Amino acid sequence: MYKVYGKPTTRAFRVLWMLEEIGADYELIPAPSRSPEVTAVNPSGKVPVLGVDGAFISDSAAILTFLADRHGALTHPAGTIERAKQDAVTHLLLDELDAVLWTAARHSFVLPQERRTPEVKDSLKWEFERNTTRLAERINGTYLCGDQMTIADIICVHCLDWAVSAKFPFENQILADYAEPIRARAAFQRVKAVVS
Ligand SMILES: N[C@@H](CCC(=O)N[C@@H](CS)C(=O)NCC(=O)O)C(=O)O
Repeated sequence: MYKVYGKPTTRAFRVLWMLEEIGADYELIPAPSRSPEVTAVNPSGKVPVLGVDGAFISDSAAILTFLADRHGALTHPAGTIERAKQDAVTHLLLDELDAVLWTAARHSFVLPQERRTPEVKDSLKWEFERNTTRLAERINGTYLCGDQMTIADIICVHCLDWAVSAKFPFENQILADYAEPIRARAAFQRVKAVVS
């Protein structure tokens, strides 16, 4: 039984989606970031955190990689060229989509008011549009990394949805067509039902 710390509206969504994909049992502890429940298991107070066998793993990408390797699902095997490419795409998504969205969030509501620079958001929106256009150019199939869905697709589609809720410009037909069948997956829909 896994424990997932974090509200489903945060990056904990990715972990819940993964757990639904692999059909693992889990308990959701929807504690807010920096709450005592979270700082007890992750000193930074950030979510998600995965509780497993008495240990606690932080960072959504690390958690997805762990679950993928452990359950042999949604990943190419470690040590293969396909896996190296999958890891590279995963890091690219974290650099070019996640980090841009997170910087905007920090300057909107995360940082102390006096440390926010809301004007940076215009530049971040431009950057996001450029990065998604570039990402679309590398899509030539159903998934980002070969003919099977991987954790990179979970992170990508989560970021695309995050962009919509953050009111980032995202009008790219290739990415819309790519994301649609992935969003239709039963595992995604089950988590979505919890969020809405
Ligand atoms: N790279 C980390 C980022 C974790 C993170 O920043 N989580 C946010 C919620 S989505 C949070 O807990 N923020 C609280 C804070 O920054 O103090 C991941 O992917 O899990």
